[in-house]
Amino acid sequence: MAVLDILRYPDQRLHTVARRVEHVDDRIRKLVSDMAQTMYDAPGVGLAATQVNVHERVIVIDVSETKDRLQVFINPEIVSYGDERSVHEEGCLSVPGIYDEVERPEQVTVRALDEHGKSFTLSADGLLAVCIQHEMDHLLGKVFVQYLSRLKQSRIRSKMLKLDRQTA
Ligand code: GNR
Ligand code: NI
Repeated sequence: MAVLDILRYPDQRLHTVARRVEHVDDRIRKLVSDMAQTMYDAPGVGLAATQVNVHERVIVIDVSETKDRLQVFINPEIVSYGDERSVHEEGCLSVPGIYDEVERPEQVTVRALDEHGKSFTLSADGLLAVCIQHEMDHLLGKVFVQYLSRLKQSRIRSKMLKLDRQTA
């Protein structure tokens, strides 16, 4: 297991579109294990492979209080969205220190493969639904700040670049 480096906004590599996983093999299981360790170490409630510069459709999520309920989504696809929308405050390990409100469908049904290559379907609401959508956006090269106004995006970009200069 290894803690991987997380790409930081505005790194252009965060805008790469991830490919499907063809075979759920030991290479993918090692990636899942390293991503889980990286997520728990951060700490965060989710991580998309895009954030560790691996452009394949792999997500890990753990929204449990006890941090012992790892959920793995390989090649996730949204089957359906609920009709209701809700606003949640979001944050992102790739945009540290920035939190803002994003409106999304409150409920989603997702189909994916687990780490053994077995297909499953899951309906989610609340934080899990937010997290699934936030991570699936990463796989499409989208970061949550792209839902905010252009003025906010530009301020966040400057703040992140300044932070990078201070820690370089
Ligand atoms: O740790 C995280 N918390 C979070 C809070 C509200 C909405 C989404 C998230 S995901 C984030 C981890 C992360 O950046 N995943 O891509
Ligand atoms: Ni994120």
